Amino acid sequence: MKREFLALEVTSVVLGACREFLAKEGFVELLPVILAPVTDPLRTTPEWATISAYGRSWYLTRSMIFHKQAAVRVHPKIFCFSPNVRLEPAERAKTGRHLFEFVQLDLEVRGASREEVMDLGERLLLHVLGEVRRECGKDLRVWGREVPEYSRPFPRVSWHEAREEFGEDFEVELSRKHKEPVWLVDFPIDQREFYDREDPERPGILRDMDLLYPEGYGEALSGGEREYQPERIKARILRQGLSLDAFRPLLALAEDGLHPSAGFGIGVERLVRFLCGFSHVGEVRLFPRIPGEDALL
Ligand code: ASN
Repeated sequence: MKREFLALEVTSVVLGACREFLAKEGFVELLPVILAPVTDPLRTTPEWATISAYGRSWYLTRSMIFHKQAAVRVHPKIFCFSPNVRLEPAERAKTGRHLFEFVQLDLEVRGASREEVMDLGERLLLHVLGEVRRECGKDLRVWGREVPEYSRPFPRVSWHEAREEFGEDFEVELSRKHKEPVWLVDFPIDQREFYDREDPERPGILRDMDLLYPEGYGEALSGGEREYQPERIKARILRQGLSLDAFRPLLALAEDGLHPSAGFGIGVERLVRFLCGFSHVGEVRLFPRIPGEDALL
């Protein structure tokens, strides 16, 4: 079996396993939004992709974070396989983890706490691993990859502890050192976006998390609880040095009433890369969009 064929098989099993798991948990699937008047500010991705149509400019969605917050007003548990365009700097082509067009499984739960969505994330990941092992285990073995087995709960490390132990490169080190997925929790407020909720009991610390794959594969999942009160959102936008005007649609929604919620996103190509043991996410896609590189089709 060719590598490209295997990647398609594994991707297909992953998508099916996520859908099956989430349907049993009471989730509904949203159709993706690709063009939007407002999108994720993402401090680490300075370039914005836009198109103009009908006399205005539209962003290509960097994540559906605000759509998720709006959608849980209608249904308490939503998910979407969301195509995102992020114009990453060309140097990121070498990380093995970046595409400038990718798909994330993005989900959100009304009224949930961070701990509840972490529990969901662990169960979802173990379900997907089990399905891939069952459906593709033999073929992966031919390529030298054994689908790993883990037990939960996965260990948790706070951002501060990780930073203290491993220094600047803590994310890479943590992912390399661990034999099982590991949670990174409690990011400092200025490390993340304004929509991640500040812990009311620990000012300056967020109610958020990342999950890292072991074996050096890096980030698996990212999310947290959300800011939902208009005054809090405004204060966080301003703290970040962003303009309130740029986020007017979100603020209008918040004035109208947003629910407390929590959720996360899992990069699909990164998950398949991990399962297949590939060195670059581009190997997962038939038509990869690698930062700075041209494409045939
Ligand atoms: N999906 C992420 C979340 O739910 C947001 C992102 O992709 N930047 O927090």
